[in-house]
Amino acid sequence: MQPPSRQDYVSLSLPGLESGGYNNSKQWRRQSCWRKWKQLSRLQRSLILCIVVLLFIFGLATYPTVTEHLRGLGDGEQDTDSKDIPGPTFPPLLPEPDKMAQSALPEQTSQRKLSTESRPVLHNHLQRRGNASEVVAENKAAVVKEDLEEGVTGSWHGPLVDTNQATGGAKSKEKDDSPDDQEAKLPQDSASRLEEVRQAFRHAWNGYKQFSWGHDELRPISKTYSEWFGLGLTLIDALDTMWLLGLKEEFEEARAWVATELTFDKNVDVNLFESTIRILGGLLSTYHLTGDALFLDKAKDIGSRLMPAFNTPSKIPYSDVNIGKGIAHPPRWTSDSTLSEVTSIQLEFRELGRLTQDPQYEAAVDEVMKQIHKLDGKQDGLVPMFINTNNGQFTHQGVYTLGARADSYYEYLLKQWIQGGKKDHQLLEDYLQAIEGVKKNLLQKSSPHGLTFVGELSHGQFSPKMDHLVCFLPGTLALGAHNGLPADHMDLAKELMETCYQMYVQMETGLSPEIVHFNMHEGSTRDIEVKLADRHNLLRPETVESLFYLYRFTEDHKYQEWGWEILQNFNKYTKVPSGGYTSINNVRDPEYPSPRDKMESFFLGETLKYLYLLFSHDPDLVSLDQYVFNTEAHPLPIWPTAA
Ligand code: DMJ
Repeated sequence: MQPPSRQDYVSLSLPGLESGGYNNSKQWRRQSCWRKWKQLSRLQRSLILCIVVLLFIFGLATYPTVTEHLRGLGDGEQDTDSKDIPGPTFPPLLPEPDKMAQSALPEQTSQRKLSTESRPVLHNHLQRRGNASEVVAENKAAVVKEDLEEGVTGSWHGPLVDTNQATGGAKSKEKDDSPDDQEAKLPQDSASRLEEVRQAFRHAWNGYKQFSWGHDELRPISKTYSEWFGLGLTLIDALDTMWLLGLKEEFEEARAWVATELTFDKNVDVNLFESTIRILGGLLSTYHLTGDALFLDKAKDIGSRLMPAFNTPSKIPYSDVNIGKGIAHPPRWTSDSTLSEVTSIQLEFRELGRLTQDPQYEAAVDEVMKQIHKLDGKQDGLVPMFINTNNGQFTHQGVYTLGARADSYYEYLLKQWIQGGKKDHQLLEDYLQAIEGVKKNLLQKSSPHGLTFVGELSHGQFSPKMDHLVCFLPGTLALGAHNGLPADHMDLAKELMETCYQMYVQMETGLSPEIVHFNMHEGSTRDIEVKLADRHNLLRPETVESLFYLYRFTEDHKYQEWGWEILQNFNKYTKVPSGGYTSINNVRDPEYPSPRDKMESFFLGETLKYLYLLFSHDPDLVSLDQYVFNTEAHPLPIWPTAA
């Protein structure tokens, strides 16, 4: 078959395509422009030429400014990729200090200004002061120096109530003269900070009162409530906070509800641990603070109704009790109880026993401690996370953490020892051994800044994972040091306190996630990583709790400043306008932290209480030499020692 001849095609005559090809089209455009130029009048051509010349002259005159401006922007772009910025999967955390200052300058692009304005003012302490090991070295040096000056060798003694200090006559033990500390010690308005906490409490309380009065927890977004035990949990947890904050009106209305509405004669299952620390602990402490027998009566009622939990083959209590029927049981899926749960009810039951003179309460909880003291399966004083209620043996052995399911075991070893007048050597030994176990097995430093953190151990394998819950530990270590335990406990408390603060400061909202992972390998660009599933914040208290202890014992105002930042960020990201505060899903997204629609009772019982005590300059407002706080922040008296 013959190929079709040229004439068989329909010829489309497009200018510039006639000779085919891209180059010819360019040529066509040039010719066409020239034709158009020639068609213009002489006057039109002169005008256009004048404009072009003027533009050229103007361009030359402004050349340096424009290039400088462009260079400036270019530098900014480059810095975004600098070594201080985290790896490719995560957005930048914090600009360096000089860049933070620059970001406030008017020359910055509007986009950059916007993102800066939408963030809270965050201070990265490590970036301000150099690297963490320098900070640690400074702290240690200060302590050693002071110990030498004071002749203290074996233990650390924080300032107790010292009249000299009150008049400004004596130098506090932990004071140093670093510029940062001087900055932090500038006169500050403690009264207005206390008022700010009161306002936060009132806001939380108003939400609870409007939408969930008499129920367990507020759901502030949907303006309703959730029920856990159906016992007015938030109201009871918050009683002593209201008393301490001087919120008399609110306290009186809550008291009236306890007097007329609260009944434990209900067919409900409650968790032994949670109802002991929140309800029994809350009622006992309110009784002690107010002297009002109503609260003692209610404490006796709930305490006696919880006792069936101890009727197990091993005497290790079940996790749940039906307080109406007097029947206890383990969770449906196991006969195990959680370690922290069975070992963090002792302060409350011992105190109930002392007040009622009924020996059954103390005997029941002491038995648990005695058994655990003797059990095999610990590693250097660290305990597994579960215990079987039938045979009284540890289960799921080989996993050790200071976080969820074990945390308050360690806290209550020390606090029971303090509660009982520091006489029970077994408790003290177990505590000291456990802290040595933490140092040996769980303590590591992060990279690049050398933050000290407490990881986890699983069958000999170390994991650099730390729950926010672990941030109770700096406070507990400091409390131990204050009570005469080794000085290095206080050093460690300060290091861990810094780490817990960094868990807040390094997040875009300035609020800590529930769990963090620390980088340990050389060349890491940042210390803290957060997994997607761990980005929530439940308004937890542990960090502000520890800040309170550290401030009480050191009088270093930086701890108050850190707590102040945290309160402001709670206000910024978790406060619900119609009333209440909400836990959030994402501490890394300041634009949309994503409310979870729940205000936990411990926000009123613990978080706001510890913030208030932190900002107070009065060491006698719940003196730590007279009271010991239970794990839900309810102060119980340290027992008077027999003469
Ligand atoms: C509280 O109920 C107690 O502090 C408990 O020991 C741990 N969990 C919450 C607060 O985070």
